[in-house]
Amino acid sequence: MNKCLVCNDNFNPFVDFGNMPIANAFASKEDLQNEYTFEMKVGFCEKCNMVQLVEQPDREKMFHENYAFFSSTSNYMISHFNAFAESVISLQSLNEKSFVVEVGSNDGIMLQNFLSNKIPCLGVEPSQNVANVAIAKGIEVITKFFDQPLAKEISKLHQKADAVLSANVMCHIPYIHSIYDGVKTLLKEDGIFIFEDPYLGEIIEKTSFDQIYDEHVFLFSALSVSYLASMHDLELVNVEPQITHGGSMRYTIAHKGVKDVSQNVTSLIMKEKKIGLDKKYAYMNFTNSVDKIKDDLIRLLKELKKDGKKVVAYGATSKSTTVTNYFGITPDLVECIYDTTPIKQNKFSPGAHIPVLPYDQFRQSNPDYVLLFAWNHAEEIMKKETDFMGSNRHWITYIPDVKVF
Ligand code: JHZ
Ligand code: SAH
Ligand code: ZN
Repeated sequence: MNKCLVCNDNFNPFVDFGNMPIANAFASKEDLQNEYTFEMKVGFCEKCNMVQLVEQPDREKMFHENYAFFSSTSNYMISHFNAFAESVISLQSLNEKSFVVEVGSNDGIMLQNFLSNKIPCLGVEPSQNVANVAIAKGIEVITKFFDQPLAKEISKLHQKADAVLSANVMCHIPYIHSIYDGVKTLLKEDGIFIFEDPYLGEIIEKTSFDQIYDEHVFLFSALSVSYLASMHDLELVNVEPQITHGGSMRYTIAHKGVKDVSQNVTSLIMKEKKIGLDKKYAYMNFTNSVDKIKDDLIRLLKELKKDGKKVVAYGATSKSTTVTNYFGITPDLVECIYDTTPIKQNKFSPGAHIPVLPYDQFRQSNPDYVLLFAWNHAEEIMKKETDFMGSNRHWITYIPDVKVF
């Protein structure tokens, strides 16, 4: 039995991916000998409805001065965060006297939009290398992990916030109660906390199992987020689906009783109950669905190898660490991964040790098949590569099932 990180009730895992490395630990040749691993199991708590990792590596092993994920590698995500910021500016009528805090501001992809609108803002970002990019843009960043004591310090040093924002960060933090206490401390009376993360409903529906890796300790739903918020005298007041990262949800939280609760919240909770996200049987078939994708993909890759086809991958994503390690995809089946991120290039993928090469070399490698690890950016990437792929090269995708086209 394991203890729920939210309500402390006991729960059992429903899927076990076995030993996994740190998803973003792209390694040089020398590092390959002693890779850290942990057992990656996921469970569902019947009391508070939270889906969560059983074990997670220490935060310092994942987020540090050599963190490999830089938010601004996708043009689509740049425009997404521009629109996100604009919506907050109008919702809270922000001006030069307001104050916005972002938790996990990475390279400044969100806050650059407040800066250009002259709205005072502050980033909290423990990974120094990505924070440096934001600092170079002129954004103020505290390079620490956000928690309740830091929130208290921020509200003393600056002022309370009109908006606390966070994208793809809340689901990374096991000490979630300290975060919610911090948000409660930091928010003005009519302030709002808006965050988005990959949505549990989409993950179950699409079997997007690769959203599960060390950094993603929680898979949120309106059910679990509303439970968590109410534990801290906060209230879930709106939910808005997003197409980013394969299907996300944006949650808006306010001090309890201050804002009207949108009909969106009630309808989403009803929908989640209808599809059974509050019952453990919803999760029972997950392993079988993942294993079906595994069998189909491995069979395909083995056939292509037998036929002498050249197969490479596109996008050295965190998600692909789960795919390659759980499926047993080695450089024998997929020659290399092309990626635009300098810190990942000329290194080996975690655990599977597939070489990661600079994107500049992708076209000259002349592949027959390209396995799209960055499937969440399919539209942006396929558009960019249409001419090159032509009619005699093929994409392979595997969410929700294996497809070649
Ligand atoms: P991408 C990361 O997940 C980690 P990942 C983290 N845990 C999370 O939740 C989300 O981000 C927000 C490359 N690329 O966005 C860049 C190209 O080469 O799917 C990236 O390395 N060419 C915080 O790692 C990778 O692909 C391109 O044209 O799963 C994409 O990673 C594009 C668009 C991307 O996130
Ligand atoms: N918001 C960006 C970045 C997501 S990457 C986007 O959506 O693209 C996740 C980031 O959260 C990393 O940069 C990591 O360093 C940061 N992070 C992890 N724990 C944190 C914490 N406790 N407080 C603030 N940031 C944190
Ligand atoms: Zn619980």
